[in-house]
Order: sequence, then structure tokens, then C-alpha cells
Amino acid sequence: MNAQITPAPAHDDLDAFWMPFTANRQFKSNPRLLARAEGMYYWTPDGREVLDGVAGLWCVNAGHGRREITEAVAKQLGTMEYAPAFQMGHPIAFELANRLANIAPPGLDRIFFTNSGSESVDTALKIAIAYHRARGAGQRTRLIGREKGYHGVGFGGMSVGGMVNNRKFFAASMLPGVDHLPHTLAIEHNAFSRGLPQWGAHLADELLRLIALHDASTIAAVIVEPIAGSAGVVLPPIGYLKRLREICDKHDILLIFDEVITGFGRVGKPFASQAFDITPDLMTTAKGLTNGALPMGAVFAHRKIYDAFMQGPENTIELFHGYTYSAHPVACAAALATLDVYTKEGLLSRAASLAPEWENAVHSLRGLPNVLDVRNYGLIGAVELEPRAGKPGARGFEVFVKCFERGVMVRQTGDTIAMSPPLIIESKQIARIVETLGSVLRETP
Ligand code: PXG
Repeated sequence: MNAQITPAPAHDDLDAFWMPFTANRQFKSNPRLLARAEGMYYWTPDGREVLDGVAGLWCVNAGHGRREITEAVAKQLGTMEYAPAFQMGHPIAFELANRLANIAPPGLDRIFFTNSGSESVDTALKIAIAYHRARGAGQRTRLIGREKGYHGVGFGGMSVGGMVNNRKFFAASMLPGVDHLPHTLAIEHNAFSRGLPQWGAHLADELLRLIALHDASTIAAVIVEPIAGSAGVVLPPIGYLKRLREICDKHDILLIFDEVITGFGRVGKPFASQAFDITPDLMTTAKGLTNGALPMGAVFAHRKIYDAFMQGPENTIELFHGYTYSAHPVACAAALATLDVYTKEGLLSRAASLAPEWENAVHSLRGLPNVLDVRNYGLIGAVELEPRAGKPGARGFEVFVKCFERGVMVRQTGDTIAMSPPLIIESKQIARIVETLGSVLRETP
């Protein structure tokens, strides 16, 4: 086994890689390295087993090292490693789009391929603006995001996003004409809610205030995550998303669900939109689409949106947008194999059957030192810790590192610990995640 493991780089060799969303100097002085993965586990270069409580980064939904995906990728690389998708096509791109359309929320059966969640978001925002223009409403350019939202790191996604550190360094470079709804995290009302919180549906009515301020005729779209992940798991209060949908419908505003995290089974249905029975006009996805094996994203557009573009002379390009690697054949092969695994193993609904056990497990952490809130839905869980005075994030980071040292990988955002394990998780592994986190919390002042 050890023979397959890549040796850890010598300490000096860590300098060249400028790591993303990482405290580079802190990391490089005490690196946490992963070298191999299979099923529910990673192994460090020195062979230590680490239970994956985050599905990599919310993407490895079918668990690691899936042979079916590896083989499909190898086969495609051997057959045709690349083909353009501009004015050309290759068969499995169409096959994948059809397969995705079959599991999509009602009507969202036109699929635009990208290479990441950030690209999916910027694509969806551009489609929304161009859609209104195509219908003769070119003045609808305003975009509405939400506080604490995370929509990737492109200029569009950053602008509609609502996480302060991702914005403040680029404050002068935000898209113009963007506004934000208030976030829905309300621990004072909803602490330790099991599943969706009761309080806060009325927060959707803030959209009416933005409409009153800007006028609906200037607004192209509202974008929200059905469940916000990166901000530390923020759930929609019961009735909130329905209300947003109603207001958007009434005012001809497109509703975009960013399902980069919630898509592909994370909440017990293929998409959160189906779990919550609210259908958006556009849906952004990535991550679980290929089980994390290769970079790929997809924007699901309602057929009415696609049709609005399919006007005018047939020899004109309808949407001046796309990427060299849109519908990359190897990524398509990975996605098709991933969908096969999801289907064969019932993974797109498995989170629903595991949810009660998961909920009980994460809520058993209530009452441990510094625990302010526990939140859960599907196979998502979060524990919010009291920040240390004057040192926001320090306690969260310490808990994250100690968990890793004890063989469990969780994700830390500030003082929130988030968990989103692969959907193949078994009871004993749920117990191990929670026991490890619990013992760390007990020992972390
Ligand atoms: N939208 C959402 C809702 C996301 O969660 C993106 C867009 C951007 O995707 P890409 O593929 O461009 O990274 C994301 C990404 C975390 C964490 O710790 C979450 C993401 C990325 C990194 C960390 O919660 N989500």
C-alpha cells in the first residue's frame, strides 16, 4: 500500500505553490498533506488514515477512488482527449446533457457546460441579463444576491456574494448595479433547530423593499444558495424560498439557485430545489457532477429561457459565451460514469434516509463547551462555536486541526465547523466523526 503513496515534499519545496483560500505561511510551517484516497478515507503521505467528513470539499459524493469513473476517464482519454464545443460537437456531451435533463427540476432541461462553480455562476448571471435583453427588456440588468452568500470568485459571483473577506479587498472592482438581501442566520431565534428553522420566512419580503427602491423593471435576477455552505451552513427558514419564488414570479425577475453544494444528492434528492419543491429559472452546479474527479460545472436553464434566445436568423450565435473546455470530453465521461454510480447505488436519495440518524448524531454535540448552535439538513451539518474574545476563527481553526490530527477531516469557516461527508457513509463512520469532534470540543478551551 505504502508503495503507492507519493512521498511528502521536502519542507523547502512547499514555497512555489501559492495555495488558494489558505493561510500559506501557517500551513507551510505545519502542513496537512493528503496522498491517497479510497471510499470514505484519505491517507496522509506517512500512511495515517483520515476519515473524510467533507467529501473532499463538498464534491466527492460517491466516495473516493471510484473504479467506474477512473475507467471511464481512462477510456475517454484513450479515445479522444479533447474536442471543441464551439461550432462542433461530440456525442457524449449531448448524452450527458440529456442525462442531466432527466434528473433536473421540472423544465430546467437546457444545459450549459462550464468547468467550475464560479464559471457556472458567472454564466448564469450573464444568461439572466442576456435573456431579458432578448425579450426586449434590456434595462433589466440589476442582480440581487444575499449577505453571507458564496457564489465563487469570478467578478460576477464575487459581486453577488456576501462574505466580507471575499469582497473587501476588491471593493472597488465589484459589478455595478448589485444589491443584497439580508442573510437568514438567526441564532437568537433558531438555535439548535433540527432541519429547517421556523423563524424567518418574512426575510424574503426584503426583496419587496429592494424592488420598491430600484423598481422591478431594472432587476434581472435574484441568486441564492438554497442552503448556503461556505458561510458556515445557513438554512432557509420554512416558507422563505417559496416566498422568494412568488415575489420573483410576480415581478418577472429570474430566480437562480446556486446548487454547487446542494446538487447531486447532498440533501436527499438530486437537487435542493426538488427537496424544497421550489423550481428556480436557472440552477448552477459543479462539484458532485463528476464526483470531484475532474473539474466540470453545468448551468441548468429553463426551456423558456433557452427558447427566448432561439429567435432571429438561424445562422447567428445566440449566446456569445463559452469556454474552451465547455463539455470537455473527459469531464463528460467522468460525469456520465458518476451519474451511473449515483443511480446504481441510489446515492441521489440516500441522504434522505440517513438524515434522521445524521441529525441525531450532530445534535448530540449540543451542550458541549462553546457550542452556540447546531444546524443540519440532508447530509449537511454545522456546529457554531463561540468565538474567542478578540480572536475570531481561532477556536474554529484549532478544532479543525485537532480533528485532522485525530483522523477526521472537517471544514472550518471562521468559528463554524461544517460537515458534508460522502453519501456512502455508514453509521459507524457517522459516529466516529461526531465522537472525534465531540472529544476535541471537550478538550478545546
Ligand atoms: N457556488 C457555491 C454555492 C459554492 O459553494 C462555488 C459557487 C464556486 O465553485 P468553484 O468550483 O469555482 O470553487 C462554490 C464553491 C467551503 C467551500 O469550505 C465551498 C466552496 C469552495 C471551497 C470551499 O464551504 N464552494
